[in-house]
Amino acid sequence: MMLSPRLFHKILGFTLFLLPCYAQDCLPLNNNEMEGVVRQLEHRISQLEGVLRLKDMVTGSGGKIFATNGKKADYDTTLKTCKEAGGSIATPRNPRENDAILHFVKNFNTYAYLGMKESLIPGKFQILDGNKLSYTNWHSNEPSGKGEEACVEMYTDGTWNDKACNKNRLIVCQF
Ligand code: MMA
Ligand code: CA
Repeated sequence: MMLSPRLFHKILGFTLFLLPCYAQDCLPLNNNEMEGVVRQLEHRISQLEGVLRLKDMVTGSGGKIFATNGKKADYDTTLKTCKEAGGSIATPRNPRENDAILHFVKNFNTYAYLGMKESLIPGKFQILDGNKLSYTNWHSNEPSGKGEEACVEMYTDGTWNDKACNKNRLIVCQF
């Protein structure tokens, strides 16, 4: 229901590719049959999204899907876990995305690391592709680490704190 068109097309393309000889003798599907397949897939995807929401594993925010496995890990392990799942660490780029991540932080009552790191200039942070932050939500008087706190965590009110990277925080990924 909240899937972005891009992701939907990825899933759709992949699934159709895998459909093994749907019609007898591997004939291509006609328009009607194709529409039926699309309807079935849409239905299945929204069922699965419903299950994941019910289990509080995904929150939508328009385009991006944020997801958690409910586990905790340090920053490097979080990066690895998200990458292995085919995503990346949650990186809020606007208030709506920040809220979507906050949903998990609140419900699991656990801070989460975000996809930002301190740059070579102490106290200046950037997103992981090296670009500077276009959106920030620092807690008052943060960042405070002055080169000693290279990672960023989200508090249970949604504000950010620069923090050492070796703590255990809720794993939240984006897809
Ligand atoms: C801790 C640590 C810092 C944070 C301050 C805020 C004492 O250090 O979490 O990252 O800035 O608390 O008081
Ligand atoms: Ca700090």
